[in-house]
Amino acid sequence: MNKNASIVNHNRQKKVAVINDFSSFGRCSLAAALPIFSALKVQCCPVPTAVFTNHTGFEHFSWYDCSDKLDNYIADWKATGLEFSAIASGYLSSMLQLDFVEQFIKAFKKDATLIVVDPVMGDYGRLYPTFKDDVAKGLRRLLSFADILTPNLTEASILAGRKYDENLSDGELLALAEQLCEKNARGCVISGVPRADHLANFVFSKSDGPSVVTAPRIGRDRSGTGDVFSCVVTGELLRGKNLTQAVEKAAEFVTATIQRAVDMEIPLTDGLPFEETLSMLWS
Ligand code: PXL
Repeated sequence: MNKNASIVNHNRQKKVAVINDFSSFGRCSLAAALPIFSALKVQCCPVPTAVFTNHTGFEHFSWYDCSDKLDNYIADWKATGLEFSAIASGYLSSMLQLDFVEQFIKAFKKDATLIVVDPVMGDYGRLYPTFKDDVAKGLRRLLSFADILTPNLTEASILAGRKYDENLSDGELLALAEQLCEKNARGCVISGVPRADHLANFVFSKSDGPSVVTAPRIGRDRSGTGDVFSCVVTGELLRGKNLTQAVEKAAEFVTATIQRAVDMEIPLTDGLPFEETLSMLWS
């Protein structure tokens, strides 16, 4: 018997390789991806780019950079015969990590592999504290590889080289999304765009055109929300939903989980209490 058979021929359950950091506290990046994909019945195979004590939204944090160890994932997983239905990238903090994402995609992408790039960089028009300008600019290279992009408005503006403006009309958001999709992507979701009394998730798909999925604005923004959102969108796409349907599910899940966070008086830094709501993703 082929001793690798159970790994190689596991066609019934989809696998997603998630290239992101592991923040041990704060319920973001891989610590969010693992439970979210599991609840969506997709096997999450984490590739940790760095290990943080907690995310950088806290006053105190430190991290171990895994950049120079990442090549082992390509070598060992190729030798093992692993294949992925999707590859998703998130927080990347060095040029080496960016190069690695490109190499990983080149090594594992097949015709049907879905490539989702969440260009995690910042919020409110500003980069996260550890984020360097060269990496922010370098992230533009991934536009040539992505099928689907899930930036927030800050990230979309930086990628497009445009000024951050919270008051963009739907027409201006469409132009921004189209610009981001010029290189390769089939679709883009600009998430959490603030509107007078709600948030808009602006969806653009080359096949279906634009749509807007709205969500109520509940309290102030919470760390990790974008990571959870991007994972649900990816998992729902793998389940055969179209981009608008996937965003509707993600918005519904995030809204319910934020409401739970408010009810439970969870601090804004501590991420979304998805332990309470994961069952919403089972069906
Ligand atoms: O949630 C995005 C994110 C991911 N990883 C790290 C972060 C942040 C946002 O602050 O600091 C390490």
